[in-house]
Amino acid sequence: VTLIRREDYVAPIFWIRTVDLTFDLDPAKTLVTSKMQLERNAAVPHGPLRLHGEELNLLRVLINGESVSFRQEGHELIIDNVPDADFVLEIRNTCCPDKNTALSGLYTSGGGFFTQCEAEGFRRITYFLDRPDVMAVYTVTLRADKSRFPVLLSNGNLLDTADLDNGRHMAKWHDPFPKPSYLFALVAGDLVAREQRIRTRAGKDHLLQVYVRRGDLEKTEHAMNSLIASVVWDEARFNLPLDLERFMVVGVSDFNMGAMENKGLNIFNTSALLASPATATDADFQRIESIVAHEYFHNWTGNRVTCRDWFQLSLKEGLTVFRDQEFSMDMAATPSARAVCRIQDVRALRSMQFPEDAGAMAHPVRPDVYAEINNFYTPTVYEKGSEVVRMYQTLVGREGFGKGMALYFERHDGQAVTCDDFAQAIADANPGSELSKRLDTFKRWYSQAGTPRLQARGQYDAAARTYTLSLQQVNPPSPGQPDKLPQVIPVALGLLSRDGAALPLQLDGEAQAAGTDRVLVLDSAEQSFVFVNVDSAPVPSLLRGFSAPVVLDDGLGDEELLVLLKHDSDAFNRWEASQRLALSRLLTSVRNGQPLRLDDAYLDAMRAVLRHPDLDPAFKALALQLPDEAYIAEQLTVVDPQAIHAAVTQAQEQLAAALQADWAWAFETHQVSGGYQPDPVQSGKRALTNLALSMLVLHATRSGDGVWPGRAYQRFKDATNMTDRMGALSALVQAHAALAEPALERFHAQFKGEALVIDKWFALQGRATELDGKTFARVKQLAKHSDFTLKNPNRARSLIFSLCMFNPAAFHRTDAAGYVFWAEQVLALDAINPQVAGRLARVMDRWTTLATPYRSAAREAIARVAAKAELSNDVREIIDRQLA
Ligand code: BAL
Ligand code: ZN
Repeated sequence: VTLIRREDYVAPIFWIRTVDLTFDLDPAKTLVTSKMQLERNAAVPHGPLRLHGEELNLLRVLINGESVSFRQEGHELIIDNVPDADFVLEIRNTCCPDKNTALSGLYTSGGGFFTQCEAEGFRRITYFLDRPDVMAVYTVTLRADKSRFPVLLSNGNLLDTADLDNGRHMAKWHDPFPKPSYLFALVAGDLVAREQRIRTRAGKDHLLQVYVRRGDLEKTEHAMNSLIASVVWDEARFNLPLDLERFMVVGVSDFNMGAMENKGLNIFNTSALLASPATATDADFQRIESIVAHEYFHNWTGNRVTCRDWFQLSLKEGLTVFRDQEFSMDMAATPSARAVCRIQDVRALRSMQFPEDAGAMAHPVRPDVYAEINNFYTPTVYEKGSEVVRMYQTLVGREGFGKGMALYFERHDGQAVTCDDFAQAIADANPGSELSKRLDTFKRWYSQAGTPRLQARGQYDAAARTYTLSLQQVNPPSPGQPDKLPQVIPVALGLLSRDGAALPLQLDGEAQAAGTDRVLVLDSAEQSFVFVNVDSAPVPSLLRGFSAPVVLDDGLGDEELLVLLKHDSDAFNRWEASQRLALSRLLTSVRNGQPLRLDDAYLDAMRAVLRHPDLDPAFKALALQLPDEAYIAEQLTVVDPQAIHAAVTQAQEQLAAALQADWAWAFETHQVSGGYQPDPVQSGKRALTNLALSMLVLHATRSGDGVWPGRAYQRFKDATNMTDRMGALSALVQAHAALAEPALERFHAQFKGEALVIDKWFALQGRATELDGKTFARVKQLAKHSDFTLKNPNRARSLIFSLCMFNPAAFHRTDAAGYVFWAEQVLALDAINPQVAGRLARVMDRWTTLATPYRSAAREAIARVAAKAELSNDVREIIDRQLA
């Protein structure tokens, strides 16, 4: 595969200033006519015009109305003789939307036309300078059969519509904002829209529309509400208004990503858009709110200011994830609900991004090299990128960050820029800040891969009444980066007395204490901080709110963790203490190969959390959940997935048994009354009752008692919302209760016509705890189910990814059958949809840490995939890295 390097960036030789596109839409063969105004870039040496194009049939090329000679080499159309002066280039080509199973470019889904152009899909529609630093003003004419495709949409404002001959009609759209080709979109189909007119703070009127297939309209209310809330929030928090008269959102069932931020015409995977209480869970509602917000926020962070090249992807993605996370926290409103958001984000970061950062595909937030950019839409670029943005805010303060954002837009509106430009704007808006003092060191977060290890040790001197906190950082080697330099690590902290009081924090040399909560900045390999006037040996609460994406080793034992669990004013660290108490026990059992026995100290602490009069149910549910198996695996140098699973299962069973009466109490006392609302209060109660129910059913099933399984089945049948229905069904399935089978059958029959719910049905079975190989056998069976297809990414993910990515104990088998299955599925998917296949290939990123016999079997499976001659770039790059 050809590698593309960040250091090789050169500005384009030509600019495309305007483009006039006409589409004669036909599923089998669509005719595209493109008229572009080009201009030489005076800043770079002359050269031929090289346009990108893939899977296209070229019909003609004209310059200033005259035909011109050209060459085609690989995926490039090369024109050697172009005028020096500005010129008009006209290209005509066809493409085949019906055959486009890769879902990149122009494709059909459910009888309609849709596009996905990020990152490099536009070149599958027509020949173009398909790179984000070429920004043009688009005018788009769509022509199609009126009865089959009554709705014709593209970016911007609708200029004109008309009926044509032969039952066809046309619509003409104009987007006044220059944009890169990856933000182009068109939609044509038989769709209906929920509409809402809003007046923004600036006094302007806007039309918001959510387009879906007939029958799905009632499932768009939540998305519309989320969109309105996003518009209001971005104006209030960052002064960023909606800049278009019309803002459209469209749902499509075949989609590679969650959604796409095309200018004024966001296209959504239906899984990230449609929700009703009967078909979507609380988690779905929450995810939809955050993705609708994410795409809307891209309108400024991504669209008005875009990326110069794809290495800068985190410029828009890290920043926009940060913005959507902040939005979700603000929507959650109460401090406790905010903490729950933060805990969920960090949990996801640690179970998805930390393994990536330690594995074969480890890359910096701003990568230096790629073969296929689609492989770099990763947790590192997105979630770690967001943590980096969060650290800016921590270092310059919330207000300072707002100023930095304002300066960023003042400088760069309408431009395609780099992560350095962003960093500079935040720093320049905050002279003298902790960030500006060490901007170059801070920027190592963009260039160094890997998760830094932060070691903290405290020493109390009773005579001097001082507490010395020594911090040390090490960042282990990553592929291609054997040696790392120290990074800037903001350490938010507090000190607690043993009885839980928050101690004043006064550093040596300071005249007085600065509150009980502050941020230390570590920017070298080792640094010590001396606190004075400390009355007793404190318990440190470090990295509050997870103030940096690092692995913390603070050396705290049970006794200190119990103090934090009971008293820390920082809810995140309270949760963290609960997880560490569990983790140390799980790891001891796994490392020693001994059965796990949960001790009374731990069980009493968990009981106290569960029974706590003031803690929120949502928080309790998170604190009582055990760390997930992927996160446990990350703590080990040699990973035996079966040993981890055994320990987790034992812990779960003991937690279920020892707290049985408490679970029953929690279940009975947290029932939701009144109509369904996906708000934090109700969803917190549902999370806790569903966790309690799963514990009760687990314990009952293990001890041969039928009462709770029976109640769960009844609840499953009678549930008035999907969260409770899934909760009860999942409790039965995860416990392997006898009633799981009839419940699964009933569920399938009840939701036959609801694709997104059938996805849940597959996913639940794909993620079911392994018991004597039954789960794996069932997944293989389900892969032949008449409802199953690899062609729909949601469906492929629901079954295959659930097993391979989220069910380690069912996947990692001593007979290697899981790996063989993986190889088959990667190859089958690759022939259909390389992007999705690439994602599935990632499952083996961490194969080198596996214990015998998994390791050698995994290698063999990877080699099997590698041996296939015609692999996509996507899969080839990942496999190459895994075998490097
Ligand atoms: N830009 C790709 C989809 C997203 O991150 O919003
Ligand atoms: Zn995004």
